[in-house]
Amino acid sequence: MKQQLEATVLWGANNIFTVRSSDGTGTEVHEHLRLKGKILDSDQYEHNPLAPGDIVELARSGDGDLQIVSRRPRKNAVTRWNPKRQRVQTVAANVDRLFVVTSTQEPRYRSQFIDRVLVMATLEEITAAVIVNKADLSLDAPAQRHIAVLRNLGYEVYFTVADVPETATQIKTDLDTVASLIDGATVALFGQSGVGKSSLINRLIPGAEQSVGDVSVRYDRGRHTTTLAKQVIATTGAGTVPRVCIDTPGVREYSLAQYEITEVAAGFREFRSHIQSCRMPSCTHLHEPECAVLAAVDSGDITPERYDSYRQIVTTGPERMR
Ligand SMILES: Nc1nc2c(ncn2[C@@H]2O[C@H](COP(=O)(O)OP(=O)(O)OP(=O)(O)O)[C@@H](O)[C@H]2O)c(=O)[nH]1
Ligand SMILES: [Mg+2]
Repeated sequence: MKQQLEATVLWGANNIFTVRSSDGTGTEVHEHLRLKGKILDSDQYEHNPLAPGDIVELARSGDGDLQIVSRRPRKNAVTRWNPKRQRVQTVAANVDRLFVVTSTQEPRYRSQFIDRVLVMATLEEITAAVIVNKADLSLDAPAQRHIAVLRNLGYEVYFTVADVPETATQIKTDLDTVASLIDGATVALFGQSGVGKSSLINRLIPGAEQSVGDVSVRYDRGRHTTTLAKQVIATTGAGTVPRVCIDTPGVREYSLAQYEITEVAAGFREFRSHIQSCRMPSCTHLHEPECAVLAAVDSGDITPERYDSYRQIVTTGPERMR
């Protein structure tokens, strides 16, 4: 009988994957693994069949090579709509928490981008929090208002400084809190290019050595430093619990094209209690009579900014990052 081995996907490109298995006595990394038969059942729906964090089964092929033969059902999936392929793409799987990473400046804070990722997290049933990196730089008033709204809705928002020149002043940040949330957990960092995701991982996981890019030449020209979603694991020293971070490539645009309008509305936390009260059962909350969501905007229960964020998603599609 063939022996099967379970492993976690660390990263992959062009359908060749690196995975990590553990057997109770230790862990082993296997490189250059291919998929048996080149595809998995999920291929017809998704751009990539496997993402970091996926649990797969390995088996030896006829000529003795280890192959990936199947993927275990996912607990959850951090997804994005791939506009080029017109398909959903999973960037990380089986995470305990998703950090939506943004920055105060360079690139500027994008409230609508954050709203979109939080909607995805809600719909995919992923616990999400926001990290505002580059706290050494100032945050403008609209961004501060947006953060206040998010906190009011129950979202955690953390400020960090991942990487600053030696001259930077001492700033009190939430980096220790973020680190404690990663202890013993698998998290993914997701956000636009240049906000400092890889820099943060280098801070949180000593020795991670994720490449960090030069922001001044990058987001203007659309260059991305991290090109591959990759799981980075803390070495487990004595007395420490493992930290698993999935670094992801920066996204330039983020649409929610894979969801129905009614799903998008349900992904906005503050809409939920109103949606039931709309007169039309299939209300899009854009123009219908006796729409409870529009009434809540008028009464101030829903902020104009969050409603505008919703309207932009369902009427105009992707938010471009330039
Ligand atoms: N001022 C300041 N700069 C930072 C901070 N964190 C990171 N940077 C800088 O921001 C730039 C981009 O950092 P990266 O970590 O490569 O950003 P990324 O989000 O991984 O970008 P992609 O891989 O392209 O998605 C680098 O020049 C970092 O030195 C911070 O807290 N403050
Ligand atoms: Mg990066």
